[in-house]
Amino acid sequence: MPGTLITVAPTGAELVKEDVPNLPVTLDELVRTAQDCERVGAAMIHVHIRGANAEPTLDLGRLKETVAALRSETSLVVQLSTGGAVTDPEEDRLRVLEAMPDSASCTMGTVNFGDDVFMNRWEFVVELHKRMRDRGIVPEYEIFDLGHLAALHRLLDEHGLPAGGHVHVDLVMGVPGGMPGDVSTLVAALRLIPAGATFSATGIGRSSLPVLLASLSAGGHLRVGMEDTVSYARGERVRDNAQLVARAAGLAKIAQRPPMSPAEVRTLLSVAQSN
Ligand code: KMH
Ligand code: ZN
Repeated sequence: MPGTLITVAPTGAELVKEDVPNLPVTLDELVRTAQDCERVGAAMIHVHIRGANAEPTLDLGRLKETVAALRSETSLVVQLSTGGAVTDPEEDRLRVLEAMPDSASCTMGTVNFGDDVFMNRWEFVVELHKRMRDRGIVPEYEIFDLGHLAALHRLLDEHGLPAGGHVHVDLVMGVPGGMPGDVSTLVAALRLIPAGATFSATGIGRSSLPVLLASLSAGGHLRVGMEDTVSYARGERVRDNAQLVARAAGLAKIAQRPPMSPAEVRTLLSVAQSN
């Protein structure tokens, strides 16, 4: 059994700083969080950035600065979100790739997202996939619903493998409007994942722990972080992202699949080794 890739998703685009004061929103807070999370077992970081007023932004200058800072202050594999916020236009989401991260998310279809719609038209998904390959950026295919796995097969059949030739997916489970975060749905998803692909799983909100445990026992990898849950236990708020990573790392060790180092993850996902 291989070790466990632990990705931290520390910020997201949905939470409001006033409601969640410990959410990392400035570059300093993000870098400190990243360092803390690396220390306790994270190997990759899934990044959404915020602007001067802590609002979600896809500002290219800030994204470039963020990638540079995370590269200089950590060894983490840096993955930028191209999902952004549900209000972000397609051209801004495509422009994220100009910040040249190691990896970027690529959501495989449209999904209801609470009271909103997270729009991912087929032509847009294809464009993201091609532009990432042109730039040598390794995608993580985000799967919010089982039909997104059918779309992934179509994408790979019609447009070929991504940069590096390896396929990695992240099952984002428990979004209101997407697939539920439970064991039977995870098992159903596994039947649809392309041969040879690796997968992580993320449970939103209260599905965080059940999905984490199910993924570990199914040989999968993990994504945790305040983007996905701000509750550590019933009635207990998350202290910080490192608390969630440390718990995931502890459970991975118990499962005899200890956290992988960033260098091991670069090999696993065919991401170029850092300098
Ligand atoms: N913020 C969500 C609308 C991604 O990062 O690629 C989309 C999201 C997925 O978080
Ligand atoms: Zn995200």
